[in-house]
Amino acid sequence: MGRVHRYLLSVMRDKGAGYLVLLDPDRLDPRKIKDVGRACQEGGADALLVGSSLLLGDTLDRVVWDLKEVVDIPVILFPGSSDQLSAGADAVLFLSLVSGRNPELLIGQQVRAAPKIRAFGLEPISTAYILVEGGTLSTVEYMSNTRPIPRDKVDVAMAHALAAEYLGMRMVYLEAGSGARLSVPEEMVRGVAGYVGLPVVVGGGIRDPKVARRKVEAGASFVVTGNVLEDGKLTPERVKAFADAVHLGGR
Ligand code: 1GP
Repeated sequence: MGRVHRYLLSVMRDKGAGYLVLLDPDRLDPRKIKDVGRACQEGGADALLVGSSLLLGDTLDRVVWDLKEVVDIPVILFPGSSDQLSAGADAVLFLSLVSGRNPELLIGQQVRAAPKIRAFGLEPISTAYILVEGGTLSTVEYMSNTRPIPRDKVDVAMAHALAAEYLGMRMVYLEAGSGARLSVPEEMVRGVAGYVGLPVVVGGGIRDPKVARRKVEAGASFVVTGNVLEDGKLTPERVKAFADAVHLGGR
């Protein structure tokens, strides 16, 4: 097990659950990257995710290196494709979109990414990426050309997560899609978290610390927010409101 994976497990143990801030390089003013990183760390975020379903710009590398200059918490890539890799990061969520049936996103991109990940010395954290219907057509759904799991099909999500565990993956990411109108239902988080022994990450459409807390109470080990703190809204106080809501205390 790698250093970042061990760290994430220690966050779960010590704080009950962890709070991850997702930074989309396309939406970050390059002059403010370091301020954003400092604000995340000061507010109590446990790690930073960097990536997007679709990147138009070429600032990923700069974002990662700038963040690494100012934060001690891990900077983890959350790549929408094998192009979104940077040697400056600490780790990469090595995602397979297991809820879909698109071979390119189940194994194709991974084959392209693996040699680069090794050459960059990045720690891969094998993660089952499960797309859940979020009330809108999300970028990830559109770009991946896959269908999300319907919101009321908890058993379908559970079976996907268990298959991922049996395949040896290390985390499950339940994703409603960035900017989703509806976040992943608590019943689904509860069902999956109770069914598999893997940490469950929940993201997409979480705009309120109270909602973040409900995901943790349902069994989420990590909560991710992206949109809600974008466009100049990311202050240490706002990060802290989410971090405090997620950190329920050790188990
Ligand atoms: C998307 O889960 C993340 O991949 C975060 O979504 O931007 O809606 O917070 P939001």
